[in-house]
Amino acid sequence: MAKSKYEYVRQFESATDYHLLLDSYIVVRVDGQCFHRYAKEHNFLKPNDKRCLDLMNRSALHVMRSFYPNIIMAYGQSDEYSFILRRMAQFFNRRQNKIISLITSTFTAGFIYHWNDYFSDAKNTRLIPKIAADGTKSLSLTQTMKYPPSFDGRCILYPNERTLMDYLRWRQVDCHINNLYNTTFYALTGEYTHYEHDDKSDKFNVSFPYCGPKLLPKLSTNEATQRLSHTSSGDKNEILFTDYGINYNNELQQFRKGTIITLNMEQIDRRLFMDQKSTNNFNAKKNKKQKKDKMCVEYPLIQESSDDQQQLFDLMNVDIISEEFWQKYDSLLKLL
Ligand SMILES: Nc1nc2c(ncn2[C@@H]2O[C@H](COP(=O)(O)OP(=O)(O)OP(=O)(O)O)[C@@H](O)[C@H]2O)c(=O)[nH]1
Ligand SMILES: [Mg+2]
Repeated sequence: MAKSKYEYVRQFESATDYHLLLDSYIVVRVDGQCFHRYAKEHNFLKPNDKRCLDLMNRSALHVMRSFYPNIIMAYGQSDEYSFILRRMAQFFNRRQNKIISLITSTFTAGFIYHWNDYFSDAKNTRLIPKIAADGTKSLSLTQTMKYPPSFDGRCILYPNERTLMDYLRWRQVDCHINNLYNTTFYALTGEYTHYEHDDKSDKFNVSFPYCGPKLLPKLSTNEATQRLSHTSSGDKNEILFTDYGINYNNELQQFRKGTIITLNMEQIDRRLFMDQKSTNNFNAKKNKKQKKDKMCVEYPLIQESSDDQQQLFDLMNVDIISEEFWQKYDSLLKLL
């Protein structure tokens, strides 16, 4: 095809087509834009709306399945999700623009596409609104989407396991600090929502508004802010327990710890084995042809049916700050 005289402008693209450093962990974090307003407009429960947090998890799974096997770990809390790309991933040739824009738009599309699965009484049967004393449901969980959300995306490079692990720890500490503050704040203002897991049915009873045993007067936003200024985490635990009968440690782990998604153990072992094989093959080929130019192992992309993909990932609400998790998931780190 003949080139037009305007073809030369394509060269300008290369000036901003950054390729991310090889042999380093790429983290892409998406974050809801102006989500405090989005939460308000959509009547999100406070401090945590499980419908939204579950939808965030679903959107993250959509990203991980779409770009499998490049992303095998992610961590999410509140309106953000961090995706960890494998150190050697040759995902879109490590082009920054492609990586950030694709992950962010795929996440956003997933959030919109799956909204009704979570924000509808008929479809989301795992959440059971509390039945009020007069026998009527106090809360409907159906909420239509009023306007589409936006998420921003950024990428960060971490040079080694230690900095990557500390990044994830940082996000989980952030989750803990904000969640303890928000839980106490909304208890004081009388807007706190209580969730109780029923082990038998594996469903969640949702109580809103939740009244403590003392029926204390509701504080205004300003009064609650004042009340919480200069309080330690011990003070907040104490307020929750003594004044509102809420044991913070009994709050859902999902709210206190956020959600970690990893490739499941069986798949990790399988891929470690496959990667070893492909590395050996690659080295054999390299030695044969005396090629010195290729820096990265290319992971073979297995075509798996969507049914298989359902089984690929585990969702966990566990502590990732202590060493225990990382020792248990040592093989995941190897695969990363
Ligand atoms: N009620 C409610 N609000 C939530 C929930 N999850 C996230 N949010 C809101 O989302 C906000 C996320 O914080 P930020 O990302 O710092 O705030 P933002 O408004 O999104 O601002 P930018 O990210 O800077 O655009 C929280 O402050 C809450 O207002 C939820 O489950 N329930
Ligand atoms: Mg935000």
